[in-house]
Amino acid sequence: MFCNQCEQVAKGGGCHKIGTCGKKPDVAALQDLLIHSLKGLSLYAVQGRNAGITDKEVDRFTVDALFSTLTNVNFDAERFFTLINNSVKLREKLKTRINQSGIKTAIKHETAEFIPEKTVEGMVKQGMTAGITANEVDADISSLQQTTLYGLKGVAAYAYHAQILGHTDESIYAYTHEALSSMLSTDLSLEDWLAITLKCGEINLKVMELLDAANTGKYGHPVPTEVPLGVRKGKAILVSGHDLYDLEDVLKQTEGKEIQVYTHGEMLPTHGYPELKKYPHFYGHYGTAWQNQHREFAAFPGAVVMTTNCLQKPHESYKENVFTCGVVGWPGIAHIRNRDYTPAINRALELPGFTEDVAGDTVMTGFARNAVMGVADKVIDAVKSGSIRHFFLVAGCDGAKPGRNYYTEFVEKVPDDCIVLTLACGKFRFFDKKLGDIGGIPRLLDIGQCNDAYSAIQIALALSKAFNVEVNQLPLSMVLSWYEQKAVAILLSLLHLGIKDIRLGPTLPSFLTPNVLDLLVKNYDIKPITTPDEDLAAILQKHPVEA
Ligand code: SF4
Ligand code: SF3
Repeated sequence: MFCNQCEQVAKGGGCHKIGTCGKKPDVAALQDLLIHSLKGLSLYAVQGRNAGITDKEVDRFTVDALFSTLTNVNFDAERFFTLINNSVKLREKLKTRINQSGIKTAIKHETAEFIPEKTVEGMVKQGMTAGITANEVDADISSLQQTTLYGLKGVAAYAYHAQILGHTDESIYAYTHEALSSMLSTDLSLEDWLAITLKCGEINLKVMELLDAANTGKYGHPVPTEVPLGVRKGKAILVSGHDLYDLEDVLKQTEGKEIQVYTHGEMLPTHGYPELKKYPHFYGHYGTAWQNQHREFAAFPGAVVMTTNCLQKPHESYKENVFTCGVVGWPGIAHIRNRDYTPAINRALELPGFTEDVAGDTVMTGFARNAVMGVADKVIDAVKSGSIRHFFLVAGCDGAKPGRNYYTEFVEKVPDDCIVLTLACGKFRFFDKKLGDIGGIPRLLDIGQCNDAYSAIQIALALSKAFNVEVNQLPLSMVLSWYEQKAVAILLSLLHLGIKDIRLGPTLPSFLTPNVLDLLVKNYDIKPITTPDEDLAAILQKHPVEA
């Protein structure tokens, strides 16, 4: 196997024997084969689209299948076996439709005719030679192809959440198919690939906007909300991942059943949505980020619903309590079908639940764009008067590898006259710190999940308009942490917007060649994190307090 798509990559720039994430070589090969088959499907999707033929099933399938291959989503070989077969069935169906419309589909590419083997073992063998590096192209072009593929997986994740809430956009599917099919071409230059890669950022911005509209349209705009970290006596369900629709279903289906619903990881910001927070049994937040789930799920005395990434191998002690849904999967773990959470609810009723109320700390969330812009005048006045000196967006993924304490220390060291904006699961390094406020504006503002990077961008754009300067001239610095491919997509969105001087850590992606990295440094001044002291000093020196 060879996989290098996340930050947890093994030594030497790739996972070769087994994934650090727990992905086994058979699943890695099947994921590669699925991507290979999607490229073949994409060839026809592009041809069809050029002739005015689109297929909703193909579009949705492409998104679901890509999302399934994102880090910590699906580890179940059987599910990939089915996905690969479905991909080829859809390809043939689309081909027939195109032919029937009088257009000849003589695409001369082996991938366009790919026939999967009939068994999982056979497909695994086929997949072993189908990885991203199988393409015989220049190393820098391959690096940009990998960046695009990983960005696309992030795009697919967000498109998936939006599409199940009924929000889709043709341009997202069109780009996805074009980019996937372009990976089969050998005559595109480095410049062509740079354009395709940056376009992924543009498309991701659109898809995050779509998801923002889907979430706020259905659940209202988040409002600042105090979330308990303690527990309430009684039966319990813990919902992890990112999907608001799944959470809503759990809340609806547990109504009147004396079960308290808790959030885990990236679900924390859902407490701010009016249409979710109205449920009296939607109690609080339990635990921290994904990499602590072995400890936290084992200690949770109820059922756990995993709506998306990041899933780790469920331990024996709690594996009967875990339920996956949507594209998530682990072999032998119960999977929720048809949005019916009865199995998880029954398990929660069997388990002891919490035997007593335990008061705990609280944290604030819900500072998405609407809430922040609602106090824009106050914020602008505070900047003008000098009471707010600088904004830091300390955001991104959390992870298991060492080095991430940088972000905790960084936030601790941010001077008292600065505001920290945060989003995504990296916040759990500092989410419960009491940073106080500046004239009533909290110094730690949780904007939301990783996809709420859209909200952060809107806040930055509104500030740049108010101060009549470019975003890069604002007293705002981005200190980001990445782990999986959604973070790649978000980073590409920031680059597409021309945002410079981003600090990225804890390590740089191993799929960037020195030349591609050099290109990013030259064009965007992107830099690796160093130490909190050094980075803070450099940032604040560049943005001195106005006299
Ligand atoms: Fe390794 Fe990350 Fe790939 Fe898992 S997803 S196999 S940890 S590079
Ligand atoms: Fe976290 Fe997995 Fe990336 Fe949504 S839950 S940010 S790592």
